[in-house]
Formats: sequence, C-alpha cells, structure tokens
Amino acid sequence: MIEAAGKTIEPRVTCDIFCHVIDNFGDAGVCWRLARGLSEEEGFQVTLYIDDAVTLSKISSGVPPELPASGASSSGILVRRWEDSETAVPSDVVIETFGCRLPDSFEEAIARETLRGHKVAWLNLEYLSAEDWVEECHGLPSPHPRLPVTKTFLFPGFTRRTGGVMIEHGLLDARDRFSASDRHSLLETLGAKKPDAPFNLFFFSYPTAPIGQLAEALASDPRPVQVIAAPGRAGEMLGEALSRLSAPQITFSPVPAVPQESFDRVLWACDALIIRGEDSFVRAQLAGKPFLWTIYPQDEDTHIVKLNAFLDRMAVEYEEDAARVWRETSLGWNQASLTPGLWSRFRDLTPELTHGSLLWSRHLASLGSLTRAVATAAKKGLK
Ligand code: TRH
Repeated sequence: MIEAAGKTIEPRVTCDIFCHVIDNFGDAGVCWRLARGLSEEEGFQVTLYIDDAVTLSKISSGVPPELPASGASSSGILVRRWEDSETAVPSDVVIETFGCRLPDSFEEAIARETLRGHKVAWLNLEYLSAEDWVEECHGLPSPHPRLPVTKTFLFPGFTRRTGGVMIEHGLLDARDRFSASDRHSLLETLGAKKPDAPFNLFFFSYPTAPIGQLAEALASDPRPVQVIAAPGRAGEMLGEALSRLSAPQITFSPVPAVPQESFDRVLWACDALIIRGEDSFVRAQLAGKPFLWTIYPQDEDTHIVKLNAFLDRMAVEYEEDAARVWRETSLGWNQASLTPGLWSRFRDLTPELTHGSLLWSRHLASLGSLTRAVATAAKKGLK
C-alpha cells in the first residue's frame, strides 16, 4: 500500500506478457488485445516482450517496427524486445502465451524472486478451441520440471468452464449503436468504391483457401456484392480471380489495414464476414454477423476436428435450416468444395444467420471477458 495525500493507494499490479510470433498477425494480435485489456480495464502496468515488432507495428498505432533498447510506449503499454527480458526482473504477473517458452534466464529469475518472497503469478494462455477437453485443462497447474515454481494454464473457450473470449467493456453496446451513417463514413474513409453498397462481404483469409471457388460462387449469384478485402495475398488472389470473370454485380474494394482498435468497426460495416485465425474469428462472433471461418490449416486435418467442434457449439443458436447451411458452407470453404449453390443459400439466409449470430455474441458476453479471467487468476496467484 502507498499513502498519498491522506489516501491509501493500492500499487498497480505489474505484468509481463511474452509473445513469440510464429506467422501472420494472430500471435501479436491476441497479445496486443490482452495487453490493452489488462492495462485499460484491469489497471495492470503491462510490459509486452515480443520477438517481432514489425508484425505488431502493422496492427497497432504507435508501436515502431524497430524497438529501441529502452522499449516503446503505446496505449500505456511498454513494448520491449524479447531479448531484453533475458536480464529483466520479473513483474508480479508473467504471462507466457501459446506455450512460447520463456528464456531460461527469465525462468530462473522467476524462481529467484519467488524464493526471495516476491510472489510471481506465472500463467500460460493457450490457443482457443471449442473442443471438450479444454474444460478439463483450464486452470490446471503445471509444476516446473527443474525449478521450485508452478505455472497455471488458462484456456479461452466458449463455455462457462473455460476462460471465455476477450470482450471489452461496452463493446456490444457500441456495436448496437453503430449506424447506417457510421457505416457510410467508415467505408468512405477506407476508400471503398461504393460506401452505400447494399451488401458488403468482408474478406480476410489465407492463400490456401479455395479462392477460385469463392470467386465463381460470387459471380454466379446475380445479387450485388461489394467485397471489402483486407490487405494480404489472399485478398489479391480474390481480386485477380474476380477480374478474370465477367460479373458486373461484384465490386472489389481492397482496403488498407486498420489499427486493431478500429478493426471491429470494419466488421460492423459489413453484412457477412470471411475471417481467419483466432482473433479476427472471435471479433466476427462478437460482431454478430454471419461468417465463414477460415481455420488455420493443420496436418492430418486436425483443424477440421476443431472446426466441427466449434460449429457444433455455435449452431445451437441457429434455426435448423440456417444451421445446416452454415455448417455445409463452412466445411465447403475449408475443404475446397464451396459451390455456387452453397454460397447462394448462405446469402439467402443472411437475416436468420444474423439473428443467431447476435444471440451467440450475447452468450459469449454472458461468460465474462477472458481479460477478467486472466486478471482474476493472476491475483489469485499473488495471494
Ligand atoms: O493473422 P492470423 O491468421 O493469425 C494467426 C496466426 O496464423 C497464428 O500463427 C495462429 O496461431 C493463429 O492465427 C491461430 O489471424 P488472426 O488471429 O485473426 O489475427 C489477425 C489480427 O490482425 C487480429 O488481431 C486483427 C488484426 N487486424 C487488424 O488489427 N487490422 C486489420 O486491418 C486486419 C486485417 C487485421
């Protein structure tokens, strides 16, 4: 406790987050969202150690691609080079993400601090999955094989017995207040060719997806559609495929990357979403829109097991016909068998799918935010 001007002030909980970027934006994206949430909503003083600031700089405002030795401050978070953790003193809370394995010297420093009486809460935040086993593993302790310290595993998820997903305070209210004129001005600012298009399809996917099949499906449907394509190779490939087809009802609008803080609004401005990975997948669910998830491909089709586990969970919010069409279209998109017929049914059912997606977003909100679950586990570890 600190005494100041006659008041007792609780010192801020300090927190280190470790991020190892494997590929794409998801690792940096999840860590940045967690860092912002713990700082803004839980009052933690956060340091983010990252081994690829270039990737983070593309989706955050204010983080430079080259970090100086002293780190860079943005949104109240100190962003530091991974290697600088090797000589750092651990904070009260240490969050390893996706089993990224901390430097040996830092693990030893955690043990040293603990032996000296400075309790360090060490958490490992895992990948998101809808599979049943997640409930059994959420919150499990894992003693270190060599050092006298234990870390706790936290799993995001879609049920009450998991950590939930990250949902910022007031997010769904802000989404519900997003108006037609907000949509128009956002699409105009992004440089979309038709800010008043009647149907906008957001597209953020992997080059491995069946992009040619999607282009054919869009071209076979006579209804107008504007494709809002996020930057990246997959978007370019879709633009190229569409340009080879004669389909005047399709407007292809590539848009620039936006900072993560603005990403939700881009999704809110669209009527259906094709997203990928982990973080944009969650944001699509919170947007309450019909979506197709491009799941990150894994060996031996493990990703299809994960996809089905998720489809089973969310489908309960849809009427029978909408659930069936959504499942078939999602599987078709992820197994290179997307047909014009599937796409056209998916599009027909947009109102029903939107209704079910809104219900699902409220279900997720009712679980509480993953950010709060992480903060609660951290405080428990500090007691
Ligand atoms: O980029 P992703 O595919 O990321 C990953 C990685 O492949 C990772 O290795 C894998 O483990 C993980 O997925 C499952 O997709 P994701 O998770 O959706 O991350 C994208 C991030 O980029 C997300 O935080 C949103 C953000 N973003 C913006 O902030 N602005 C933008 O304009 C765009 C297009 C994305």
